[in-house]
Amino acid sequence: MLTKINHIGVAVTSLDEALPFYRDMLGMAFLGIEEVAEQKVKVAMLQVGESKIELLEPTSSESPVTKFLEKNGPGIHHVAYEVEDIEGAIARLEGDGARMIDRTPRTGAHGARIAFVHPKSSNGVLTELCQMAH
Ligand code: CMX
Repeated sequence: MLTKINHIGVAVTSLDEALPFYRDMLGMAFLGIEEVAEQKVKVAMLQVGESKIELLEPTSSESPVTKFLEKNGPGIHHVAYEVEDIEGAIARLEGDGARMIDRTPRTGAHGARIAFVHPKSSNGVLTELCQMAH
């Protein structure tokens, strides 16, 4: 069902403050910044091997990432796995009893179709499925 880890999401209070560590000190390839209005976040993508690091800065006090930062401070927010058939993956997980936050896919960064599994169903790790736009 899963083909690879697409990205690891890291919650940050400021992209400007966090980027130099990943881009300049670790030397990851910086792919750009994009606002995902539907999710109330601004994301910076950095490539490492065939996976990415996604820095997430909230754009509103109502963003889910604001809530996360208030509770935990900056840190790992989610792991995103790539799938080829997101509807099939959602159906299979729900069939196995997982609690989906998104029962139908939403639009994420780079036009990918995404769906989150609730952290209560995934051992405390917010888990994202993503099907890339071709
Ligand atoms: N990792 C682990 N646990 C988390 C979590 C996270 N990232 N975010 C929240 N939780 C926990 C909370 O601590 C809380 O636990 P307790 O009940 O023990 O206190 C529980 O999950 C519920 O949290 P909540 O924020 O009150 O619940 P909601 O149902 O309102 O929100 C969630 C759930 C996690 C889906 C939402 O907050 C969220 O983060 N959505 C994803 C947003 C996002 O990352 N968008 C970017 C996508 C960009 C892309 O990849 O393309």
